[in-house]
Amino acid sequence: MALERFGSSIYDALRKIMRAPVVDEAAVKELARDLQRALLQADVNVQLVLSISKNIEERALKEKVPPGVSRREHVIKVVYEELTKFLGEKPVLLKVEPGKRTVLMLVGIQGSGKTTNAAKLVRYLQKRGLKTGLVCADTYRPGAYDQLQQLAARINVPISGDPKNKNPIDIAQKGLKHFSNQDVVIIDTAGRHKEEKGLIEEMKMLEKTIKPDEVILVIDGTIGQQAAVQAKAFHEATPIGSIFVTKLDGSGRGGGALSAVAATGAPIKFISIGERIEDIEQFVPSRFVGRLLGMGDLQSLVEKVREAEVQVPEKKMKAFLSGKFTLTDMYEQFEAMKGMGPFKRILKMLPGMSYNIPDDKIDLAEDRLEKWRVIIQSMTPNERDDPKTFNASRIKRVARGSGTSEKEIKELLQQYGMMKKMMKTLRRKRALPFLGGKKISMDQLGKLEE
Ligand SMILES: Nc1nc2c(ncn2[C@@H]2O[C@H](COP(=O)(O)OP(=O)(O)OP(=O)(O)O)[C@@H](O)[C@H]2O)c(=O)[nH]1
Ligand SMILES: [Mg+2]
Repeated sequence: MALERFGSSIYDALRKIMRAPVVDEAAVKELARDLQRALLQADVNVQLVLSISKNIEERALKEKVPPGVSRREHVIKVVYEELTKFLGEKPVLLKVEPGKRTVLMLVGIQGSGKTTNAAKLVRYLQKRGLKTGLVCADTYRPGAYDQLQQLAARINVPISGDPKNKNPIDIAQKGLKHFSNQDVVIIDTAGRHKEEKGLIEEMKMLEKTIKPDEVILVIDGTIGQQAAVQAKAFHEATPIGSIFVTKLDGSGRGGGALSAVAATGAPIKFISIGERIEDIEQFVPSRFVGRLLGMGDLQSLVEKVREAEVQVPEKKMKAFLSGKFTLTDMYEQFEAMKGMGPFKRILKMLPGMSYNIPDDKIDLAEDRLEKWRVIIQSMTPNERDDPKTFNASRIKRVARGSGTSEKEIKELLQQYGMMKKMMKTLRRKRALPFLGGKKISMDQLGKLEE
């Protein structure tokens, strides 16, 4: 299995438990086994895999489930927490201090993103008031100096280097002398594809003579298996202090980064999420795991779901149960959903959704929701209570009144028809998840969605 599929194989395991008819001991054990397999195939250290899966299994089976949370939610939360723990619970900050020069050396293979992200890092530090300088110690790539210089010029950062000098160690030493008064000096180094040995030797020498405060390994977040191999090779040459994962804006979910962490024991401190100079973020483990699992931030989902308790008065519930469900009721449901925050975020946070719904589709849903609210507000109370009274001329009037089209009114009425039908089905199944003052649990939302 390729590492880029790592995240989704964990996700598959979770989906299995989401859909399991009951979450019992057997289901939890199976989940633990699935996770073991995914982690092992991702080259995560065996000992580590065993301890992660053991913790998950034990916690999932033994911990008391807090009120208002289903066992299913709890299990998923445990998985989330244990994976987060593995990546470090809290963000690890870069240690820099004004007035005390910190030297950072970026290493990594060709194209991993050293040069562009050196500039992003400098920008990041510059914004925090630190005086920084860039050193181009890449004598391998043609035009390496120019590339760095152009990037540096855009953000007004001084650069040191010499395109004619072919000795990276000499360049780096001169750079350090040149920037003796800076708060932070970042050294960009060469990366190559072939001659891995030569590159590793060069890094070894550089590290020895320059003694940077921290060697930062730059890893392309979209690569698979090689992440662990690369990280290991560099780590043997120059002890890696931290990891910078790049290109997380693409299709990659950064599963490879997990193995790089395992191979070096170094924390991820930064991630890069695009080509612009601002596209750099401090690494936050919980966010990363959420992304890896394809389910957004789970903890905030659980919170949101609790907040979203939709209280429906007893009387109204009885009316719903007897099949009375008006446009006003639908409107209230929309309002309640709005209270949950942007529709898009809610959808994104539901497990399974971030993998399935393209962004433009979600935007559409959110836009439409807003429109429907306006339309319903343009109706007379009678029309809202009894949508059957709608005929062509009423539709025309409401369209004009709400600044929408007749087609949109018809869509809304269609949606209402569907919701009403759904109510009936739910009534028959005796499962009315968002009525009767009950909480909407994640399971129930999941079922609704299917
Ligand atoms: N989309 C995207 N592209 C990125 C990101 N980071 C870097 N890149 C691109 O990746 C390519 C390679 O980046 P470089 O910074 O030149 O890589 P390098 O490690 O310095 O490469 P060498 O100097 O050849 O070893 C460039 O086209 C960058 O714009 C990112 O986060 N997202
Ligand atoms: Mg470069």
